[in-house]
Amino acid sequence: MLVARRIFPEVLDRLRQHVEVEANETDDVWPAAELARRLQGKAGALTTGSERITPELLAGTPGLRIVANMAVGFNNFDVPACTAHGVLATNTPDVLTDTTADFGFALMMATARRMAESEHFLRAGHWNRWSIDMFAGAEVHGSTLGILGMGRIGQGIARRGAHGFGMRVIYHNRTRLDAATEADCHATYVSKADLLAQADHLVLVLPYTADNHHAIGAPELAQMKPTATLVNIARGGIVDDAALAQALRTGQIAAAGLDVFEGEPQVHPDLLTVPNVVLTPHIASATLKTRRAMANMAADNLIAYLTEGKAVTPINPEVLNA
Ligand code: 8YV
Repeated sequence: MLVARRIFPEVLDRLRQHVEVEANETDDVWPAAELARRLQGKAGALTTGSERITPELLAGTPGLRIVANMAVGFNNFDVPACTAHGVLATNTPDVLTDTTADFGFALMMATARRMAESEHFLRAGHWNRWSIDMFAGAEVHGSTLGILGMGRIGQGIARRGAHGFGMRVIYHNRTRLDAATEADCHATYVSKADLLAQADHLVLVLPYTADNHHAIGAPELAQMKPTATLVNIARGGIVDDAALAQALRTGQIAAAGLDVFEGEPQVHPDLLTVPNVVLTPHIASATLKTRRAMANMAADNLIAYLTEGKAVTPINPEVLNA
């Protein structure tokens, strides 16, 4: 099997105890043609969000039986094509939920309270006196937290806001949660239009799909409060980054916190020059404990499938029964 990116040595060792492994031991992403070439004769692959499993790649890798993504999101996989080729796809749910919810909440707070902007000001030597409204930000406690995409991570953020900060939580999702989960999260289901209009802080935690492309673009930004903050910890492409930079520059919304970007690791140049945005390099799940758990879960799937035909967290379980 093939490990497409540097992972933890102990996880590589564990894989090697069960299957023959060729590994990329660097952080460099293999171009599509090289990935396809290295997958020749391989039955499995451990991927990250950077490697794309496309119909073209699958057509040229007939021996491939499993692709195990070291991520909960799997928009880098063409899942119907995997299923059509009899390739099992797996991801890493649950193990990163709370770590990622912690980060989403932290980014929301940093954005609302202007932590990055004020730190840059201080480091630049501009702080020479106190002033009454210097870096006055938006209230977090008691405000309205809006969540778009109410899966496990969205629910974790809702609980933090409702239970820890006394926030009013509203959400919009493809499907409404059951009453018990809504009650546990203290969350009220609203339309997307109401979510945009009412949220003081809007956090995006929805999966990227073709339908969700630019779910937040110029028309949606225009419906938000001028005092609102927007946080994207979901995927690049859900927000129209050019439109967001414009909305931040003109004060259509107050601030944004972004951990994911269209075309990352490239960042839209306009976002780099607006002050009221906190930018982080896709690190919401980045604690060593969680990244180890993610790598181990991807390895668990590979070992279970390649040695016993079983899987821990299949995305397309129909392949198991085919
Ligand atoms: C990963 C993520 O760090 O799990 C996801 O969906 O976005 C992150 O936790 C990234 O995708 C690398 O695989």
